[in-house]
Amino acid sequence: MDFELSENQRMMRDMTKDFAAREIAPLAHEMDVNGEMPEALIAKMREAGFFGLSYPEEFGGLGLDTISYGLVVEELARQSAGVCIMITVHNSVGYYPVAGFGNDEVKAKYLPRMAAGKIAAFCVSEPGAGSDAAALQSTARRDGDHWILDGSKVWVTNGTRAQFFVILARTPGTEGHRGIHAFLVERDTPGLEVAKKEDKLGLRASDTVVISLDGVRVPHANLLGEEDHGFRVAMTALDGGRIGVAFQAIGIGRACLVEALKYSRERQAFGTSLSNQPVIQHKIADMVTELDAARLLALRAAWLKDAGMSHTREAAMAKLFATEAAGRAADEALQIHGGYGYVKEYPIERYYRDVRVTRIYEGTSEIQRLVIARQTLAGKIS
Ligand code: COS
Repeated sequence: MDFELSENQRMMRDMTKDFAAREIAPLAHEMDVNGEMPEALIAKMREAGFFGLSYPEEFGGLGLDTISYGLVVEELARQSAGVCIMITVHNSVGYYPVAGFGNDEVKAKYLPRMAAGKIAAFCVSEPGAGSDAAALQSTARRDGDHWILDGSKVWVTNGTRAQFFVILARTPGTEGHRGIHAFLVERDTPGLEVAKKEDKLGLRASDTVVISLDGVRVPHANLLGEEDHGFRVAMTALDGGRIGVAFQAIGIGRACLVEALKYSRERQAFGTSLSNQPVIQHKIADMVTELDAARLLALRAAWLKDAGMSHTREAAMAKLFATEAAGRAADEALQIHGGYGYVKEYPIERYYRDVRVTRIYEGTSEIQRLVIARQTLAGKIS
């Protein structure tokens, strides 16, 4: 048992902390207000290697282990959860299906471009299929050496800029998780269009879109995994993705804690600073304890993934606990700020909005509980 980070893990964390403080923090408020991320920032992130975090070195990436990746995600989220989600989707659910299930041709063709910063997106959800992912209705019909995709995908992070889309669709007439296939689709493929950009409560720096698929022709070579195994591809990707969301939530929670500490030291009430008052100290104690517990769960899930061991349940536990703890941290930090937490002059207001979706995307808290309970009932007890 060793709680020390390796030198490389510390270096990645510190490098990201410096980069995020220098390049992201000064823009975070403006990106939130405008609902846009400047291309110049994306170019700097490309240059610094953030689009290659998970991608193997042989394909031009940094080949980070999941613990290093999680520490990087936490530091990005601390400054801008919107910038963070662009990077995490690209390096997790946009990446795992290609690296884990693509054939050699697909990996050689796409991974170097993705690692260099051509952005990836993940399309599973549909208007009628969110938590019940196996209810998706988009269709994939085989046509010789190609497949023809039709349908609609929602909640597609990175959709306006993505060059590559991992898309789940099913053979017409099939039901449930059987008959679902996963594909890698290039943006320029005729019939793939961005139908709408969402106007969101939080994560406003990041773009979330609806994608329409109208007779999109995809080469058979771009099938990820075997035919009919697409649901498994998506679930495996989400197991990894959920670890990233846990670290993202911890980063937002830590930002809330930092602001709460700062404000409680400065603000005077009843003849002393808020930080001298037990009622505030109790809130701070709960925030820091829960965020620490969340980080330990997330590190364990990351460690299991790196060891090539089953991490479905542990990733769900980390996501569930971290996102709920970060939500509570944002709520308490806002409470400590009083009315000042409710206005845009202080960053707490943004963190409070940003953190909310972490309990929804890549599987709601209810779905995480379902995964944890099913695995435990099936006999997995730690
Ligand atoms: N890894 C690999 N395979 C998995 C898996 C995992 N984590 N979870 C399930 N599977 C496999 C199962 O083994 C089963 O395959 P077999 O029948 O061949 O054994 C198949 O997938 C179906 O599993 P299950 O019966 O558990 O599927 P359900 O339809 O009950 O759905 C949940 C399971 C609810 C967990 C799934 O739909 C889910 O994760 N929903 C949330 C989706 C989500 O996160 N959406 C957000 C997308 S990002 S906006």
